[in-house]
Amino acid sequence: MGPFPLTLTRYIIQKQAAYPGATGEFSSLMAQIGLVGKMIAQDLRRAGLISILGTTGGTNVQGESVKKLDEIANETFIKVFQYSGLVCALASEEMEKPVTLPENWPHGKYMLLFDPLDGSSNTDVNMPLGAIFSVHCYDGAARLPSESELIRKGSEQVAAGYLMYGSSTMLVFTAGQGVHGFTLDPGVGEYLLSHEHIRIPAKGTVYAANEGNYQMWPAGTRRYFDYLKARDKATGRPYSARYSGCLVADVHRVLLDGGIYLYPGETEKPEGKLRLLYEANPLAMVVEQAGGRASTGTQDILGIKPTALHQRVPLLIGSRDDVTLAEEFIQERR
Ligand code: AFP
Repeated sequence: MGPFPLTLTRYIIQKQAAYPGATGEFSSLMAQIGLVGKMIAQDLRRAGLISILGTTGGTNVQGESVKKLDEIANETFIKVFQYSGLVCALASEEMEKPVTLPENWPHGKYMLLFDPLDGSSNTDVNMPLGAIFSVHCYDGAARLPSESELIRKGSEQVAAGYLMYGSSTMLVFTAGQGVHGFTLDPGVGEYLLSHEHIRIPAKGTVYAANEGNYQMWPAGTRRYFDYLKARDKATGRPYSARYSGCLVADVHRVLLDGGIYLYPGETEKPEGKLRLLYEANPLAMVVEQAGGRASTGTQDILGIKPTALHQRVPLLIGSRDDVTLAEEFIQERR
């Protein structure tokens, strides 16, 4: 018999033993996120049957309304964390206002911000999807957190990560000591350590962006894309374009193989599309922990002082040298 595979729970418990005063709450939190992943992966496996069973957002053969998968994913997160004793507030892309969980009070010390189903338009075409999560600690002893207390800098996150629903279901996270990836073994229903201490190459040869927006970008951004496509053997150009329409999947590829993902600001929409608190911040923490960088083009993502829960931000994320070079073009320094 070969070595016993390391499960998610066992891995975190082993690591936590190194920290005096650790209570086991973090391993429970990650186990619950893993459970969300198993439940949503199961729903997604049946998504291709929806044309038989009823369109999401429409009605099924019994005349019942079928909920959209983003709503189902959002509800799954909420249900899993209700009465968990772990989380006192939740905020998500699908909810205008945060939800507090008084049933977990005063023990739930974490606040969880998430995008429950990233790349949802991929559902209908059997392409990868994901979920992104950001974890903060709440230390207000006397009461549940208010909305403004959830709006924190990315550098204050205590953990972050994503679930990816691709050919396998994966959970990738960091708690500030490197980035680790676990792959769900569907046979036993456990996440097994498959990628310990992921390190992103300092430079890659792949870029991911919706280049259909090219005409909407400022001149510096357009020149950067022209640069990526020019031929130059020494710098590995032209880069290969790989874009799935799912941020998690595109960043996952870049995390493992190197390169850059960009959703830049547009001339008439300088704030870009992606959300700071539950998309850019958690992915920035993961990528920085793996040795990469995340920037708006002019500022590090993790240093931004946010002002609103659903704030948008331009995003350049990936290999350190690629992000730094993209910044030089965007800032018209090159
Ligand atoms: P949804 O989660 O609303 O489907 O948006 C997907 C996404 O936020 C991100 O996953 C993609 O990288 C990006 O938007 C795709 O946007 P474009 O369709 O404009 O390329």
